[in-house]
Amino acid sequence: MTAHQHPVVLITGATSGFGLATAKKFAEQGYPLILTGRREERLQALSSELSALTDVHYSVLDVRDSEAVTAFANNLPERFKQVAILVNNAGLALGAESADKAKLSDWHTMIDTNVTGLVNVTHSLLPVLKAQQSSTIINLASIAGNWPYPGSHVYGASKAFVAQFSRNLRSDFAGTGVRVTSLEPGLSESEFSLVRFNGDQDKYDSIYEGTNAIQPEDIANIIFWIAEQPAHININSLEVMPTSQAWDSFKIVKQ
Ligand code: NDP
Ligand code: 8X3
Repeated sequence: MTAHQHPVVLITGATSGFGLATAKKFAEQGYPLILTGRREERLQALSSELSALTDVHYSVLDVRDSEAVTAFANNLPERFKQVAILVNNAGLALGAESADKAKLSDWHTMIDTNVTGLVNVTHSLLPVLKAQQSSTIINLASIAGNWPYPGSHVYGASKAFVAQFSRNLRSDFAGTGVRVTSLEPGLSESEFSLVRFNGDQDKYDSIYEGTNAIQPEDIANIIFWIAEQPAHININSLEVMPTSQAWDSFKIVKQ
């Protein structure tokens, strides 16, 4: 099935959570999709499911590998070359212990994925995004980039990078067709917390129990809404929490 009237959407991390739900949302509306992630079986299954709705191309891609990202961007099939919506979603948190108990290798993995990976993908796609009459970059930042909390250390800092990088791109592209959004969700139910807590299902259950957390479909709807804004509107940043989540008082440690 073809959907020539819609711009091409590239989603990183489409094998799970927000990325997967976003792929389904855009597919239902007939947008041609490029789906990436590291888990090939999931990409294959999702692509064959969504091919009933739209044109789909998938590519196994680790965003940390800058050479692979460049090769991927330079070798997109003709039908998918004109990427106009980039959803920079691939990312992860590892651990939530205090900084002194964190593994340095986990810190490196978060920086390599959330910062370097996002930068790799963005840089490789900028020429084609700039060549479009109108294009949109939606970067998955987080409330963790806006607000500190114990155990957030490098994860939150990596998301603060994403938010500031988004604003800086906005500055470079003001008045051009390139729009940039930093999307900053709070507590959201996905494999994110299984990854963060090394597959600990009990921990996962206890985090989300009774919270009515944001669901991946909620984020997919918001991403779609951002992309569908008229070309003269740029959603700079959007922080979203479930209604069960809010700020609390500052910690004061008495001696
Ligand atoms: P999931 O764990 O469900 O999905 C993460 C996705 O990222 C997977 O598809 C995974 O695919 C992909 N990914 C991870 N590492 C890499 C890599 N090196 N190269 C390519 N793809 C990679 O989490 P969410 O959907 O919840 O998270 C999506 C984004 O939203 C992340 O950036 C996260 O930080 C952010 N976020 C999440 C929140 C939450 O509470 N869930 C809240 C705020 C922001 P694969 O393993 O197949 O490579
Ligand atoms: C994920 C949100 O609050 O778990 O980015 O860090 S939080």
